Amino acid sequence: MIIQYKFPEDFWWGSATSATQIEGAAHEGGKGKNIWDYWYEIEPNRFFENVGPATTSDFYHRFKDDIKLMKEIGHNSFRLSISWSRLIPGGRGEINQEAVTFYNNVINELLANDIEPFVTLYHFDMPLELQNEGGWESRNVVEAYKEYAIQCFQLFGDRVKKWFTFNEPIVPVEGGYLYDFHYPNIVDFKKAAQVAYHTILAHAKAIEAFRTFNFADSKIGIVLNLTPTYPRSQNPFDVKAANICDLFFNRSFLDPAVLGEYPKELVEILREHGQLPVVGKGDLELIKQNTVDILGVNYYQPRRVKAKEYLPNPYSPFMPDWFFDYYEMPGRKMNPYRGWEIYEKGIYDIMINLKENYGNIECFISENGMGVQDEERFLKDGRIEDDYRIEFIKGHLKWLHKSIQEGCNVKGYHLWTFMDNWSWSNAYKNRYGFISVDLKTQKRTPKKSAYWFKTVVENNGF
Ligand code: BGP
Repeated sequence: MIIQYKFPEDFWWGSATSATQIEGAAHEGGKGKNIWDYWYEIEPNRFFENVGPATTSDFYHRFKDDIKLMKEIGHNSFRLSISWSRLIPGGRGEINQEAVTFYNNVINELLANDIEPFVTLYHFDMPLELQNEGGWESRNVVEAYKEYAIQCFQLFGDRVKKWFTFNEPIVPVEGGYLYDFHYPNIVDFKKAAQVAYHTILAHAKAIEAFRTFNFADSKIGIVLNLTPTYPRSQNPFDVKAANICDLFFNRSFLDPAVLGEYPKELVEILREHGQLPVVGKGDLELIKQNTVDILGVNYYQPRRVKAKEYLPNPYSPFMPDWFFDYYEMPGRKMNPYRGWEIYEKGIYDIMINLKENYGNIECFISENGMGVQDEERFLKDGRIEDDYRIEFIKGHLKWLHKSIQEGCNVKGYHLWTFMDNWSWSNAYKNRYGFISVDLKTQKRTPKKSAYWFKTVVENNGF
């Protein structure tokens, strides 16, 4: 077989997931409640077909077999997250020993199968008690997070060598404080800015603590969804709209995490509109000193924008979209199930931007994937023939390969996700996995893409 796209030696091939989306056992093993357990209790209708996070894909009980399958389809690395409310019910204080046993077992099982665990500390799942104190609006919660991070480093740092403080920290800001798709469903930009700022502060504090451990060969970073922003045209008004959109949704986290500073233009806009967060003494220096070693990049779709058609309603809440309108480019390729555009070159544009403007920071694709509804339609002889997923991955890998050829510092590719999992408010509507999960029986069956991926890993390319 001729390998047209060969990847660098020791490339990380694998997939990613998060605790709430696969573990299940939400009310077992001494776990406390997080915002998802609670939101489902009070508003089950906000979740597709009223399916909540209680059971999800039952990884809590089936992790051994699941890791065996991971090994079978060629994984050499896998990103999971620790559930804060499982490890420290209530968010502060006593460690839940059952959780320690569970995460130890998972980590050891992965290592025994030569799969490197990459661990995220926070993937959208605030312990309920801390949310009741104000969640990321509260500085006390920042301190609680730091203590939680220290516990994780202490308990698992001897074996986990890649840590990520947060997964897509902009998403809880958007969902919980601007656009009503995460609990606590607040619409208030000033609070959103405080939440975003405290998240970066918590992140920097965790990095500072991590470095005091002096672990050999360990790295710490953050996972960001770097949705590239494209203007409708090169008209200066469109370009300006795209730049502002980029400031709000990408650079608000990317700049402080990698460069240690907020973009001045963003600070100016917030100042002008009276939306700046409260900043403590010494915070900005701490953020400056504690930038990341490594960056995880999640890429699903581009963002296309144009100059605003109409002035924003002055009697509506201040929003990022006061400065731009979304633009539906004629002829764009869509994933109709998720409603997301598929634009493979976006992955290359992100990497070139990191190379040119962010010191060519070491990075990897920490999520990329395609959620498809009613996948049973593609069942043939007991297996889902997901050729569309193979095409999707190939399309992105080609552009990723090109970026590596041009000197970008890309170390791996993780698909979202290993097996079908629970997607926040979409529950099990769209399936993303290499492995299908029958929700009634919890039976796992590799899809066609799983076997294809195995050959990609074996050949280190395709
Ligand atoms: C990312 C999240 C994941 C995952 C994925 C797919 O934003 O990090 O947790 O859910 O998107 O999106 P969705 O589940 O909304 O379809």
